[in-house]
Amino acid sequence: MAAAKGNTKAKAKKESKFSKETYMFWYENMLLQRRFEEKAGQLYGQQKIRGFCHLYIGQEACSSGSVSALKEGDKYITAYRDHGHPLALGTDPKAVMAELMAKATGISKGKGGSMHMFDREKGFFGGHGIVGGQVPLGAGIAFAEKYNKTGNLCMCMMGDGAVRQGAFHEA
Ligand SMILES: Cc1ncc(C[n+]2csc(CCOP(=O)(O)OP(=O)(O)O)c2C)c(N)n1
Repeated sequence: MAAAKGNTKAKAKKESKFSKETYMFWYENMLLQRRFEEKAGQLYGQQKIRGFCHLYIGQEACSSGSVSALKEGDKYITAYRDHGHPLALGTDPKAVMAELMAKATGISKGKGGSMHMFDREKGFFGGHGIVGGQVPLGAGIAFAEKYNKTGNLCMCMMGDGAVRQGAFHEA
């Protein structure tokens, strides 16, 4: 039994395509998003976060996995469920939380709130409240990269609801 168990472990280790550092990055990155969102949900319940609060709980693997496939200079855009993405890209969690609390120290100077996080330095272009609105914007950003021959791409995240939007099909 012990030998069989040992073999399975050895096999899994041999077949792993990713380094230990990558697994640790994913784990820490996902955990940060999960803990952040748990706190945001709590603060929303206490009415310390006003207006909207769209949590990303349960989808952390999508953002963590995606960002690890990006290279320097790549861009990123998403819909309104946008707290986890800047965290995954390395934005200071304090600036994201400050944004939720409508503070001037927020990543969008406290003027955007839950749905409108932006971090140009990290190549993060929002945070968009209109379902599917980020799709043509993402296509435009990607076109600019192509036009300027940068070799960079734009990763565009969306919910399945966005696929019913004309903007998606036109983009
Ligand atoms: C153009 C437009 N129509 C309707 C809404 C209202 N609305 C907000 S969230 C949502 C559902 C979107 O579902 P999906 O894109 O799958 O994202 P999820 O919330 O499931 O992550 C709708 C219809 C909106 N924000 N924009």
